[in-house]
Amino acid sequence: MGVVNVTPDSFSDGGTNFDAATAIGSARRMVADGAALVDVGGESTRPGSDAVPLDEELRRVLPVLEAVAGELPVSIDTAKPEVARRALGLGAELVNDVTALRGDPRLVEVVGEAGAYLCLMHMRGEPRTMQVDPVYEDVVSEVAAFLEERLRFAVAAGIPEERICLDPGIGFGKTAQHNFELVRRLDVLTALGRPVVIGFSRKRTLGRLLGNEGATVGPLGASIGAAVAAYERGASILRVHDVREHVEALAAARAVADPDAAALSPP
Ligand code: HH2
Repeated sequence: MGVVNVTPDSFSDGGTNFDAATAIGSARRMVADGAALVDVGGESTRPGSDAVPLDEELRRVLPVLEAVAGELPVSIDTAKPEVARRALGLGAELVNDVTALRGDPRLVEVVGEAGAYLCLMHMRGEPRTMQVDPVYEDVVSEVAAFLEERLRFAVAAGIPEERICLDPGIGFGKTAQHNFELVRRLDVLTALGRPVVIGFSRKRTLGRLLGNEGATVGPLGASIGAAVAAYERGASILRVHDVREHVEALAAARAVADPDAAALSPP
């Protein structure tokens, strides 16, 4: 899953894809580079960020969706029902909701009516405050219990289970230790029976791991390392900014894991 943030302030690619024409070009390049899906978002959820009003979010994402949602496999990163409705109407296939249906109650209806796919993500608190001293007794079992409850809620509201994927929300109300433990013990999350999404790409935890105390982004090499580790532990979807490099790394990791994948390459 390639990330296209049509925002001026995303922590990872702030401003790069704020211009619609650039965002459209990025989306097309990501798919050409091997992304199976492009995640378009118009609101940053970086730690400390404020919410974006509906009309501004629509103004950001609609020109991009109008150009690519009918042409490429697209997901919409939003918690707003109206943004999701417009995106799905233009051909988006998945709603990536970082609130896991705890925001506007109409979102679940929009997803259900469109027969769309849905990603439910764990977040402790809200972006403005979530990194203020997050404490868990056992982060993995608490995140798993949350995702299981949200999955049941979505299914009870009419979303078919086979349309739902789950995400522990790397960096959303978690310390570095929490983030790495969630990947280390990913089997607890895959045991929930749904595809698991991991978004470690460029997250500040990776910069801090490498000794940069004040890092707000993580470097590419560390992002790839985390993605490969997540893949080896059963993650199905990797949300990344640098698609080509991740596709190359994952092709090698897959050839190790799967002899059939290795057999595809000439000697
Ligand atoms: N991370 C971000 C945003 N949306 N969605 C899912 N499912 N999983 C994630 O880990 C995730 C997400 C934050 O990253 P990014 O989009 O690069 O930055 P920002 O929120 O500042 O736009």
